[in-house]
Amino acid sequence: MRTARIDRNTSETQIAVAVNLDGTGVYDVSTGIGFLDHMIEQFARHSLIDIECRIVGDLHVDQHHTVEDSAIALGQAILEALGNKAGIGRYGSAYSPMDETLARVALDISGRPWLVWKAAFSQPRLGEMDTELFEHWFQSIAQAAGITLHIELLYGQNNHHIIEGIFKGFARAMRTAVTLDPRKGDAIPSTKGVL
Ligand SMILES: [Mn+2]
Repeated sequence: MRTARIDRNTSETQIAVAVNLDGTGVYDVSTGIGFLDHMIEQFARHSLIDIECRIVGDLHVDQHHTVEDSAIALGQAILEALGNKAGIGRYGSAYSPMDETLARVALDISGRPWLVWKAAFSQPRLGEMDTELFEHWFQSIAQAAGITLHIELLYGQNNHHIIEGIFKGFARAMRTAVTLDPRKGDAIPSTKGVL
């Protein structure tokens, strides 16, 4: 079973995260930030990764620790569930339209964390969530899961569409990258023999 569970308690956040890479996109998300819940739910639904993500964070300080730690824990859980990465697609990409917006996400589960982020928002907040934290969320999950992640907003106006298009594109790219390819069998998808 490609599953993992991360329980992480610090003075800033108490987190319980669980993933099933071979799920159907079922989710149970509660971070205390409604808009972040909405995005993680989109990620689960469109990646088909089952995700449980429960956080009690220090939101009386600000949203930074909660947003960051949700991405770190989710990334750690995905990395652990991937095991030695035998047989995975490894690469994934998606063009992600949402009404007037088009985003592109391309990624490699490479073990070499990197984020290229070319997107910006015209609003400081969506719901109660600070839009500057979205880049940090992707930076944190790329770092924790060892993903080379390129995200670009090609065009778009509506801030909700922009970030939702990006999350859904990330989800579909991850679906391709984590899915087992039966033609690969137990082979590690690298000529180096390790990922
Ligand atoms: Mn929405």
